Amino acid sequence: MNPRAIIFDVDGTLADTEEGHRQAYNRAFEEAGLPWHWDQALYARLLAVTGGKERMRHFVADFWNSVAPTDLDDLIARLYRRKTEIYTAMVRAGGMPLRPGIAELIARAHAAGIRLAVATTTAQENVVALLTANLGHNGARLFGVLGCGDQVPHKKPAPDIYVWVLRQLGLGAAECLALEDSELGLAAARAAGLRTFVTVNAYTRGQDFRGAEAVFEDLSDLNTFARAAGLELPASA
Ligand code: XBP
Ligand code: MG
Repeated sequence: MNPRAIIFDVDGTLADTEEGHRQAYNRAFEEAGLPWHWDQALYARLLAVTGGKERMRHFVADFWNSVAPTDLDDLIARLYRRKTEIYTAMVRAGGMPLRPGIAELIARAHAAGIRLAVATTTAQENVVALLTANLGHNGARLFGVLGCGDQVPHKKPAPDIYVWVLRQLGLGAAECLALEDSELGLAAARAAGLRTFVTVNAYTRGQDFRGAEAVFEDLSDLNTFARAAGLELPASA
């Protein structure tokens, strides 16, 4: 029997977005005249903290060997707003395609009557931009529930965003499945009681995915994933 809903993580799962986020942060830092720069190796370490505002705070506390700006809360809020503008412009310009198999899974699951939802630590604007750029102007509406960023007090690996999404769906965890790309995302979904499948990417390959139902490189072989997840999907949408 099909799950009642599939709950998708966004960054790294729907699309390989982390490079875009990283570049957008660096542009926001530059524009603000800050000497901060996040290279790929540093960014991989900073991903230990989910959520951009929390990540900037973590960077200043643990990686910045100079005096922290006095108006840090205000600075982080401003940087985050500007970074979101830069990032959404990159997405709208077509820079963040969906990962292999994702558009097909969305279309076929929707056609099968499976509800779709999102559980992410990023901002809703980013998610709507990503879905609209890749699936057309009704793309975001295919998803009945968008659980994003600051809608809950504690970001992943806390289960809060998944618990919030399940409540909005009016479904129990046993009726749904989750799709994640990272150890912290998997921990959040599992803590909410969800069966969770993982697709890895360059930033998450090699992480600890114990507790996942299965780990895939990507969903290019959608029928194999569907079989593993017990999904009965129409041959095409
Ligand atoms: C992953 C994250 C996010 C992104 C950047 O989110 O931790 O913080 O790295 O997004 P997901 P923001 O739960 O979708 O994997 O800069 O907008 O926070
Ligand atoms: Mg992710």
